[in-house]
Amino acid sequence: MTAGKQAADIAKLPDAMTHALRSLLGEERFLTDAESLAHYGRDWTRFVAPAPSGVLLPISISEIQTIVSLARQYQVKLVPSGGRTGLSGGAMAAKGELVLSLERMRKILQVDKAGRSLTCEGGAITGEIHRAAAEHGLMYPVDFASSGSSQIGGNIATNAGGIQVIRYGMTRNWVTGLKVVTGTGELLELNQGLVKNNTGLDLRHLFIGSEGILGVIVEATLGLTDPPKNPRVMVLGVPSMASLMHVLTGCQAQLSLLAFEFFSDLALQKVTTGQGIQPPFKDRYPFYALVEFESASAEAETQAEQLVEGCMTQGWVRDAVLSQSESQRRSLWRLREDISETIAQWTPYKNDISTTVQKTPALLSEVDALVARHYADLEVVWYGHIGDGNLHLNILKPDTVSVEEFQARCKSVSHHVFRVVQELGGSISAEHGVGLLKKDFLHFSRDPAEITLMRGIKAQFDPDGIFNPGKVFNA
Ligand code: S2G
Ligand code: ZN
Repeated sequence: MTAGKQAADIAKLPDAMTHALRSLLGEERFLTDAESLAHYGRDWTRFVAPAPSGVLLPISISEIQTIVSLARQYQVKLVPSGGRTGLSGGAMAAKGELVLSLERMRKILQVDKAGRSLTCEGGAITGEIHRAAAEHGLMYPVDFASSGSSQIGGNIATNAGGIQVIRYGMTRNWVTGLKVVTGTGELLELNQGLVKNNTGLDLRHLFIGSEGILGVIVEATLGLTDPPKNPRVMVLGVPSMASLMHVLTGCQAQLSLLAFEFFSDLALQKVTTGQGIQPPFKDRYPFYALVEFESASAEAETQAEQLVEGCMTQGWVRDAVLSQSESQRRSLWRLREDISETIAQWTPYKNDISTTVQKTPALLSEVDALVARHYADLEVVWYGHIGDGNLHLNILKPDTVSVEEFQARCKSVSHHVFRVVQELGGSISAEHGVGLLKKDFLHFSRDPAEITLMRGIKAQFDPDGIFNPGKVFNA
């Protein structure tokens, strides 16, 4: 559908609500033009058409509370919206909802060097947070390819992971305080940045990963840490998935690991061709590991070199390159970090699955066998955070196949993939959230009793069901 048609088809807001929003936000912060509806009404998902009824750009918590009370009064649905870099449709407004964008609430409010914490508004850009921490010699350690445009509120609402989880954990590990506006319009201050606070249920952790179904995150207090000493990157050419796991075990035992990522040869080909980057080796290998470790001393570098030599002797590694400078470290990271953006042109159907690290070899081999059976005629790109047991399996859409037909075919294969995940006690969505795209498969990872409890918690925080209806589970 074209944006123009969407605007005409969208359920019209009650006149009284439109009037109230205009007087609250003015013309420039209550958008209804087709271009804005299309732009703010979607995330990076390409399988759903955006169709919001309007876009709201509040600049204060009290404006957000007024918007929530209007939404309750007129029974209009709200989709909280950050950087819209999500991949499961969690920020899609596809049914006439109002987009509640935090774009105008992006201030860094305080950096407490002694307390090693940073407080910011919910719309603060993740990359800005990284820079603010670095200015004080500290680091906010959750990082990923989209951090240049993602917002902290969205990162928290999806419990974003990224490339350093093996060392620093997920976003959840770094949120020490949240201010949220719930579906009743109440402002809750959760945990107030305290390191220690054992006074009943920690409601902060309900909002982390809630994907906007409980309310909207308007402010966050984050923990900061010391940056790693002299991080170095190795890229290793690896002959098989089984070898990858042997290399991981060796790296975990002998290096101060910061990241352990992998990607397939097709991923490498797409990135080197698409981005005009030099391949790391003259030969090609089925898989590559990207290993980042702290090299705080000469011994650490020697240990890494000896580890690689040992892996080569075992046949687990066929070739290796070790970064000799900061610029080379960054360019080696591009081989991994540019994958997502590069393959986006093929409208990839994404599986973001995980299991325990111990069961990862079984997940890899069983899903790879499924892929060979069901996708023999398609391009399949493997990559991900194998050190966390998290694999990204992207099926690339051929130009000759429509999006709808492609999605239907991949969805049918997903049932087989998710059954393997379920048998291995894994997750059907390791880091990208459930949103719209994964909710039909939620039962593979969560049992009915849990889903019933989740619905009950949602009803407590959002009794009128105005926040993000139809996401995570069917409304
Ligand atoms: C990654 C980013 C999004 C994608 O690269 O680790 O989580 O394309 C992904 O899967
Ligand atoms: Zn990832």
